[in-house]
Amino acid sequence: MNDKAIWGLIKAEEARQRDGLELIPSENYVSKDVLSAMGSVFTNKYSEGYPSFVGLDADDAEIAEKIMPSLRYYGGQENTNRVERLAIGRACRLFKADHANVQPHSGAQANNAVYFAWCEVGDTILGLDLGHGGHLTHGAPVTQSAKVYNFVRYKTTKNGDLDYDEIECLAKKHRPKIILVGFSAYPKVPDFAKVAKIGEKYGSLLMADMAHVAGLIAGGVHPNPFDFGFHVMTTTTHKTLRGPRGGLILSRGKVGNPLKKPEKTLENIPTLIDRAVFPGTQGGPLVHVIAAKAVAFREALQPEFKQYAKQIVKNAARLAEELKARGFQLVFGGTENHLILVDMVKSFGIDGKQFEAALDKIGLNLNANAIPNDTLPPFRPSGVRLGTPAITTRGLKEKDMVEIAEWMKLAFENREDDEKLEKLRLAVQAFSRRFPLPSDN
Ligand code: DSN
Repeated sequence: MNDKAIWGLIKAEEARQRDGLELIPSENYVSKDVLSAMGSVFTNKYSEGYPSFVGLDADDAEIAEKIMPSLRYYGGQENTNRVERLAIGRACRLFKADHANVQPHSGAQANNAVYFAWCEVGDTILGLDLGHGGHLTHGAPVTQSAKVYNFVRYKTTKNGDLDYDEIECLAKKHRPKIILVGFSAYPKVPDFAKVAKIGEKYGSLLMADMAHVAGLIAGGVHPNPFDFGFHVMTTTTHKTLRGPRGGLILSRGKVGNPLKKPEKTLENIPTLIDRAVFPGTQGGPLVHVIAAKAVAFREALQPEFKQYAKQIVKNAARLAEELKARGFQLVFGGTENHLILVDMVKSFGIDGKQFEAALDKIGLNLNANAIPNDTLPPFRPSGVRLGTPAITTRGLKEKDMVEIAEWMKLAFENREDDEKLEKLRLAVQAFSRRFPLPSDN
């Protein structure tokens, strides 16, 4: 690369990733193949529109070509069409969906497109409160969508369940167009059947934002909302799913021609979503990223991915136990998925940001995070959030969680002693180098 400044930073980031352990539960390390697809010449191509609207499983590109008309606005699409069809077919197989829109540039774009597909301005959407583990795009007042739609928020109970009674009460009162189950900091498994029953009773679209656990669903260690009657599932592709940075919308229903405006019915959800993504909320798709998504979906369809997903959950459970044994107080007492929330104020009397900074110094990365009913502000919250998807990709197993928990405790105890922290950093570095990045192979 001629740009020495940027090349130097790429190399420095590679070293940072290799020499430390990524505990941020929304991050992961992609394969060399995913990286290659992302860095390919597909980035040169515009391809507004869709490859087709009939048939989904298009692994046989030649047959697909004959039966599926291309609906692009630009020429030269023979390869982009095949790439996008492969991505769609693989995503549908992976998640038992009737349709996949693989074009959203991010999870936020995916969520916005679903709201736009189903709601009018001012319609009500019921979602989990950000402070209780929900996500910014589920109606946090600072977001654009909160200005367009009327978001009503439910919370979690003391024992960590979603407050299903509150969901029922709010659904009865507001008759929401959408009931949304999804989270970015929730360590338990929601009861999708309970929510589906409420949604059916009040005529709401059932939407699941599974960005955090998509890889666990694909790997068969987390329930799939579609098995409980959910209509739409959104996700990012770069967290537990271990693909490129991007979004994905999966749906159940009939796939129709996105050039024709369909009636607003649950059956037409796939077409409504296609129209809401393009031209509704996005322009040209990122074909190089769609190619990388297709590669990641193929990887997730392999038997080894099931082992990976299982190991993520085993590692998280063990890490939770080891942390508890060292005095860390976990929100809701533990974890059922890949993610752990720690109340640092209750554990050791420091806030999450202070602990995040101490761990940064030794090469363990996690993030400060609000806990339910947090009394501290969002930028300096009481908790930290960590998880095991990335370290499991590196090859760490349950026994390695002992070491991580111990380093975390030592980092807290020595947080004001830079010399001791430096010794810990070297220990973390030596340990991490034993586990190459997937892109090293
Ligand atoms: N930023 C993501 C996360 O860390 O969970 C959610 O968008």
